[in-house]
Amino acid sequence: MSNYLPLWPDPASTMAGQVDALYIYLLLVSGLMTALIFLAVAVLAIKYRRVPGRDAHQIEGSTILEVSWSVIPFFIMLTFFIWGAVIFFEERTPPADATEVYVVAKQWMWKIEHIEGQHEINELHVPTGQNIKLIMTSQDVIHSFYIPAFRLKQDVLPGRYTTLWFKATKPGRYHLFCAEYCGTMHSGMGGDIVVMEPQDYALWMAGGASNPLPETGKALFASLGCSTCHRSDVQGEGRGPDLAGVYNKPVKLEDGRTVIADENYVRESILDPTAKIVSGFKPVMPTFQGIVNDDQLNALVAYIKSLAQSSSGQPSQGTAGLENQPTTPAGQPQNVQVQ
Ligand code: HEC
Ligand SMILES: [Cu+2]
Repeated sequence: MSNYLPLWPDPASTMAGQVDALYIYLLLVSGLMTALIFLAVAVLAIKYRRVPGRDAHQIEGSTILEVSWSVIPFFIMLTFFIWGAVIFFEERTPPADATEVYVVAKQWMWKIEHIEGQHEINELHVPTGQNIKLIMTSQDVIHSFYIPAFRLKQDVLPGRYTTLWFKATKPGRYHLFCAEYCGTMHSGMGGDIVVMEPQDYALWMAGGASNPLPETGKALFASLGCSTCHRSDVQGEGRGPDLAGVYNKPVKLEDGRTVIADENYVRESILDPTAKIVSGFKPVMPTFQGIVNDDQLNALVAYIKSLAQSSSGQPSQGTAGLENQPTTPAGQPQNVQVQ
């Protein structure tokens, strides 16, 4: 069908079928309502047409009728809402085992950075059957990452991260569009999502071997001087907090609030350190705004995340992190696809 009706692209992710089902349901219910209303108009127009000798008389309301034509449609609409909310929450909640890929949008291209170190422009290679989480930001204006075949779209904003996750089901090449008007070449800001069988993907990955993103981050962490304050060798001695195990954990702030150290928190800590001061520390950290670019920032974030994964519970060993296979809280190896 999709060949004849390009508005309905091939479904190629686990989410696509659900979105389509909801969409068809909306179409059917709206179609049915439209048909009923037109039918009623036609039937009543004929039934109560002007006939010589028939007198018109006013009907003064009917509570039962009014309540039922309000309450019944209300419950029908509620099914849209509930079904839509279920899909929305699933779409907004990346699974814990997802492989992370960083996306930087700029006028007018998509830059992709895999955790394993591969860089791509306007192409994203992914394997089938694996959850992929995109961590996205923009270098300039608002863009939007849109993959019709996956039925997914997410705005990409400057100055913060937004995320998107999917699991591709069918090998192939799928359109990627920018879906937010972003300047002269907006219409050319596209690309391809290349979905491959896991074994082909492993080969592709092995082909372009380069420095894993957290390794790049680790080197930056040393060269930018972060490691002079954030020390893991001397427990509690550094001028800044030990960053091992920080990611995704609650952090107590000086002003009494507690926040979760998600990607946006780590990002903000680097660019605007005084925005949230960690309880028990002085606001001595300099800002790195204008010093690190978005690619370097992603590498630093990936490095800090890798620290969290390797040292859950036990004291951290040196600047460890990559020596150990990254594990999820449940102890399951992550990124099993490619080593
Ligand atoms: C001059 C010392 C110093 C340097 C250099 C420094 N930091 Fe910090 N950093 C701190 C202090 C002190 C805090 C805690 C107070 C605060 O939140 O600002 C902190 C907080 C943080 C936090 C939040 C930690 C938490 O436990 O919630 C992150 C993340 C962070 N720094 C990353 C970095 C990175 C990455 C670099 C290098 C690009 C860096 N820091 C450089 C001193 C420093
Ligand atoms: Cu754009």
